[in-house]
Amino acid sequence: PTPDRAVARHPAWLPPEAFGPLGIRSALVCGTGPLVDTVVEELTRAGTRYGGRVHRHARAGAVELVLALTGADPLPPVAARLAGEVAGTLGAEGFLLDRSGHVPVLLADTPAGLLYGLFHLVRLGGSAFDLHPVERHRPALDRRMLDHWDNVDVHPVMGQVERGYAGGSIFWRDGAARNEPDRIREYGRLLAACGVNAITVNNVNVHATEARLLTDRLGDVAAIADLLRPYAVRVHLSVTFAAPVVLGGLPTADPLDDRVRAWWATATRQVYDRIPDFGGYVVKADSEGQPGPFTYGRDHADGANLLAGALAPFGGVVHWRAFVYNHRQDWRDRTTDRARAAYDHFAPLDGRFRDNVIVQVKHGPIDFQAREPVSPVLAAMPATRLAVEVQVTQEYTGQQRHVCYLGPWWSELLGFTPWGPQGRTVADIAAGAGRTGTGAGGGRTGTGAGAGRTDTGAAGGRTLPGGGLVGVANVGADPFWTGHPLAQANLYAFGRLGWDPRLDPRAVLDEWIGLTFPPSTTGDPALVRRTLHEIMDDSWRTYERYTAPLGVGFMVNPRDHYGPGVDGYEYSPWGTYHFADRDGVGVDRTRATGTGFTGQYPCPWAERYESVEQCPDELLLFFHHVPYDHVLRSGSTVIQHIYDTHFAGVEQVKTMRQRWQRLAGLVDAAVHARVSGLLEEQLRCAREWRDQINTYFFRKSGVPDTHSRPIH
Ligand code: GCW
Repeated sequence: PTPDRAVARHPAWLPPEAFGPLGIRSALVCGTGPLVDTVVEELTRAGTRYGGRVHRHARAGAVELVLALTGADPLPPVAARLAGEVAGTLGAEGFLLDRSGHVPVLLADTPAGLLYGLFHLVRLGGSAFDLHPVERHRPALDRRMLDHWDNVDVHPVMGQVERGYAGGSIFWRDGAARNEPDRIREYGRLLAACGVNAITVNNVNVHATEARLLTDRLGDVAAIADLLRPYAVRVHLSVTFAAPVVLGGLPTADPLDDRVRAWWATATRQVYDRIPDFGGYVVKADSEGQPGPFTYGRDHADGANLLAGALAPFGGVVHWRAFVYNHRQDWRDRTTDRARAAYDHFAPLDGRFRDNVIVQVKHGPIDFQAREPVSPVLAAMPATRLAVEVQVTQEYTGQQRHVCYLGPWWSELLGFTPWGPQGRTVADIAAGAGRTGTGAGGGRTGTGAGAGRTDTGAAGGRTLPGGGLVGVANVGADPFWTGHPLAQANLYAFGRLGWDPRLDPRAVLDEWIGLTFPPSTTGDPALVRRTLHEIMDDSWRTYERYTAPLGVGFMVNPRDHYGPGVDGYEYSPWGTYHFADRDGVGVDRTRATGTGFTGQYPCPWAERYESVEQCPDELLLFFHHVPYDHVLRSGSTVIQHIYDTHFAGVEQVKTMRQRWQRLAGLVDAAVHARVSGLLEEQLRCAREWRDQINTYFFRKSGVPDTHSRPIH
C-alpha cells in the first residue's frame, strides 16, 4: 500500500460529524455544472451517513433545505420569487441565505457561490435551520491564494518543501508527482471550505526540474488542476524568468527581445491548451539569486509586463513578487538598509504595470518576522494591483512545533490604516477598492520619499481589481496536514480572513474549534472550546515575548531559522542586524539620523515611527537604536522589558502545557499525543530563547534584573 493508504489522514475542519445537521435533512439542489455536482456529491455523502436525501427536481415533495442557482429553471415556489429579485446581484462567488421562512433557501448566481454557500451551511451547523433574517455574503478579496514552496526534486539544502514543517510535499516526491489523488482532492475540499480559491504548486525558487513544469512536465500540473477544479481552486505555476534560456535554448531572456516574447507566448498558449482555467504565473525575480530583468538592464515593470502580455489573451495574471533586496550586503556598510529595498525598487514603477500584473508584497519590509511594521510599499502604489503576502508556514514563528495562532496578527495587518484612522485599510488596498490604473505604458513615475503623501488611491481614473491575499502554505504530507495539529487553525484563518478581513480572529478560531472538535466527539465540548481559546488566542504574543524583543527581529539560527541565534546574522551578508552593544540596541531607521526608512510611510506613520517617544513599543527597535535604560511607553525600561517578557513568555508556555493536559481523554488521542509532545519541545525551546536572550543582554549591558531572577 502507498503511505497515503497506510496512514489515516486527520479530517481537519471537515470531519463527517460537521455535516450531521445537513445530512439528516432532505435537500433540493437546483442548477447544473461541475461545481453544482460537487455540492450534490457533498450532500449525498452526508445523506448516506445520516439518512437525508438529495433531490434534483424542483417539484420534489417535502424538502427541508433548498440550494439553487438563481438562473436554474424550474425553481421551487419557495425560491422562485426571491431568485427573480436578486438574480445577477450576488457576485461571482457570493450567495444569499434566506432563513426567514419554514425552509432555508440558499441562492447563488454562480456554481462557485453555491459551493461557498454549502460550506457556510456546514459552519452554521444546526443553526442553519433557525429562523433568521436574510443574509448576503461575498468575499472582500477576489483572490485568496496559497503558494506552496514545494520542490519536485528533493533540494540538497531545502529538502522537498522549502520552509516546510509538515513532512513532504502533498504534490511531489523524489522528483516525481506524488500521485496521491485522494489527498489532493481532500485538500481542495478543505481549501474551498475556508475560502481559498487559488494555489501555486511549486516553490518560488525555481530549480532545474521545477522549471520544466511549464513545458514537458506540464501534465503533472494539469493532473493537479483536474483534482482541484471541483473545489473551485485554480492552479498557478512558479516560473523562472530565465525559462527562454534554460528551456527554450535562446541566448537571452531579455524582456524586450522579440524572440523572448514569442517564446513566452507559445509556452503560455500550450499551458492553456492543456489547462483552460490556468490561473497564471508567480515570479521571484532578481531576488536571492533568482534570475530577473536586471541582467538585461531592464526593470521589474519590463519583466512583469512581458509575462503579463503572454497571459493576457487567456485571462491569466502574473504575481510578481516585490521581495527584491541585496542579499550580498557588506555588514560594515551602514548606508544600505534592507527594509528600504522593496519600496526603492517598486514605488517608482507605479503605473507602469499592465492590468494583469499583481505586485505581491510581503506584509513587512524585511521577511516574515514575528513582528514587523506593515510594508510601506502597500501605501505607495495606487495605480498598481497589490497583493499582500503572509507566511502561513511558520518559518519564523515556531516552525509548527510551537503553538502560534496567527489570526490576530493578520487581522491587525489587514485592518492597519496607512493614512491614519480615517483612511483605507490594508485589506481595502488588497481588495482594490478605489484603485486607479493607467495601464501599460502609462508612464507615471513615483514621487520618491513617501513622507507626507496623502492617499491618492480614490482619485480619478478607472478602478482596478485588487491583488488579494497570498499565504505561503503550511501543508504537507503529514497525517495532520500541518505537522502541529493546532496549526490547522492558521490555514483555516488565512482563508476566512481573506474572505472577510473584518472577522474577529477569535470568532474564526471558535468556528475552527467547533468544526474540528465536533461537540458530539468530545467528552466535554465547553471545556475543549474554552481550553483551546486559552491556549491559542494569545499564542502569537506569547511567542513574541520569548523570542526577539521589540520588533528587532532575526535573532534566529542561520539557515534553519529555528531557535535563538542572537548574533547569528549580525555579521552576515543578509542585511538583518540588531546592532546591540554595551549601551543599547536597535536599528536607527529615522530620517534625522538613520537610514531614512521612516520616510517611506505616509502621514501619520512617517511621523510616529520617526519619533522615539511616539513609536509603538512593539516596533521600537525596528525603527530606533536606544539605550538599555530608555523608558518605553509602557513605563518599563528596554532592558527590564526584555527580562520581563522573556520570563513571562516561558511561564505562559508552561500554562499552555498544563491546560492541554486537561484535555487528555476528551479529544482524539492521536491529536492529544501529538500536541503534548510538541508542547514539551515548545517549552524547551522557549527556555532556550529566554536564557540566551536574557544572558546576552545582561552580558552586554551589565544591568541586572530588578527582580533578581536567574540570568546566566
Ligand atoms: O523568508 C525567506 C526564506 C526563503 C524564501 C524567501 C522568499 C523561498 O528564508 O526560504 O525563499 O524568504 O520569500 O522568497
